[in-house]
Amino acid sequence: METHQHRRGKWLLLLRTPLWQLFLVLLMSFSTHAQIRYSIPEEMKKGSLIGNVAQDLGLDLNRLRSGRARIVSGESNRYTELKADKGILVVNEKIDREQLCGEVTPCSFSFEIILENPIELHRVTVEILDVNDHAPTFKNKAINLEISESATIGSHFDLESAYDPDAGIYGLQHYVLSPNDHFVLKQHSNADGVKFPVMILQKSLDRELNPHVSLKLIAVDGGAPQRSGTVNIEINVLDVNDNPPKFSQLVYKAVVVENAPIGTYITTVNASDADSGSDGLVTYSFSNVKRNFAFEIDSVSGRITVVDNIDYEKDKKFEIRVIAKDQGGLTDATKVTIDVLDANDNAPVISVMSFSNSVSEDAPPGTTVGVFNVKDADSDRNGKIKCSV
Ligand SMILES: [Ca+2]
Ligand SMILES: [Ca+2]
Ligand SMILES: [Ca+2]
Ligand SMILES: [Ca+2]
Repeated sequence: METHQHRRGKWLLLLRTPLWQLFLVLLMSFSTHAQIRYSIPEEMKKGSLIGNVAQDLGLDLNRLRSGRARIVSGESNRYTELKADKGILVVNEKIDREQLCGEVTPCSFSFEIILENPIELHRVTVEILDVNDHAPTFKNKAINLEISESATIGSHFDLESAYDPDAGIYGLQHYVLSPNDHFVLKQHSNADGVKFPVMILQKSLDRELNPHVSLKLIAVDGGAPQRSGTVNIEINVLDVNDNPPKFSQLVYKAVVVENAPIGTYITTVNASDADSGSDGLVTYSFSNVKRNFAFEIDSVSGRITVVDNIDYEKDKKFEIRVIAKDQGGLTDATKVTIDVLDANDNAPVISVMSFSNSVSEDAPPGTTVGVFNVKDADSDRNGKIKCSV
């Protein structure tokens, strides 16, 4: 179109010069007019035959020579050369259809062949047929996407379109997505015919299972053989807090000797969380404890230690509920049971319950003279009492 306007502009310019006006008037009056049309594929080498002009115009080689046959006019006459000695038209410069016509089809250019004595003017139109000499290409090497693992089924992701400068069937036809579990591809077309791909989520992403998904988007044209271009799609799956912490054991069991010194190690609880960052960062705490509780838990490591005196005689067993919590607020709970072992920390205590002040001399053996109560706060072996006089 641009070429055409440009050429017309030039003609108008020429027409304003009186000499050319005269020349054209003369041409109109005396010339015989013929029109010939050739079709050749683009990208032919210099010297390739376009057509036998002499034959097609019904002129012999002598007439071409005597008439000093040559090409006149036309922006595109640099593309062709008239071999007057052979009566043929050949390619003078390789013709790139895409450069010459872009998206305009059909693609052609015209010029005139002039002969003198008498003057003859013949119009030649050369149509340039498309060759599938371009593959569809993507502008970028990779398409980087960040998609949350919570993205809902049916979510759309618009992708970059590819470009193939060839015309018609040799241009971009459709897109293909490499086989995968999560996405299907849909193709949309703009009013101007540009096709662009849209990826649709059909199965949920799971960052914990696949934090990264790599796909390939392929654009193909309709040539035979088909040409194609590929771009990598790199999907970074963004985390959401969809996993609560999970303790490694339902119950943790430990044993402690009473009067164990402060700082004595009891056990370590552990909960894992599959999420990343703060969503997977777990802290520990006791769920409900009395004041002056004998144990303490490290909120980061889950290590439980003794922080106060333990008296078997007061508590023989502790049952603690431990909570693990991620920074998103999801929790798990476990139980820690601590059996207290008795230590022999109590001496027996003797108390006199009743005692006879006097015993008669004829009292038989076996007569009770006093009742004592002996107590030991310890248990089992430590609480076993042996009395002797
Ligand atoms: Ca082409
Ligand atoms: Ca193509
Ligand atoms: Ca979590
Ligand atoms: Ca997650």
